[in-house]
Amino acid sequence: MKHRKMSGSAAGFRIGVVAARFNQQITNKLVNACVNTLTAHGVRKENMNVVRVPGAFEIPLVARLMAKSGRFDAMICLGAVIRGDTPHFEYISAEVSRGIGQAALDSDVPIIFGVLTTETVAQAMERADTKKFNRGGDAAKSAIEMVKVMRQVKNVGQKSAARRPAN
Ligand code: INI
Repeated sequence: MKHRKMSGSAAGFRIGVVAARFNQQITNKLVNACVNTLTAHGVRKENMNVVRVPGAFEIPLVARLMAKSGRFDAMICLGAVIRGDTPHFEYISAEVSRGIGQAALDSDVPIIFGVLTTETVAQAMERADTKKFNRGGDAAKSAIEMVKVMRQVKNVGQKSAARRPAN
């Protein structure tokens, strides 16, 4: 299992989570692991907002709206799209990934893609399992890292301008 090093507390970070109800036995695991990891890194309960939507297809619209509200430093999207034997899989997984990417670009808020796309329920369960892949926990860590990256990047120009001698 790979572990990412994270420095500093995420106290004060405001994180929104949009999670699909479809395949709830899996998405509940993702949400729990995500919230527990956010908490372990110092994110306060009052600064987390978890919203449920019917399925993965509905995630991007709600994530975009929440991101554009200015109330969140990062958003996390959680869902499970399982191929089974329906072409639905292709449409939904393509649309949710495209929509989440677009929502981040439209809002300038990092939006983490924590939507599992697997062949089987067993594979999705494994990815949601905190003792195996722990994708919910990973999504939380990515969100915290991205809040820090955005803050650094927003400061880059200001710092170098301050160092530059006046003409
Ligand atoms: N939604 C999912 O989140 N995962 C799936 O695997 C899935 N499949 O396979 O159909 C799914 N369908 C529902 C979809 O996301 C929408 O909620 C529905 O089409 C209403 O817009």
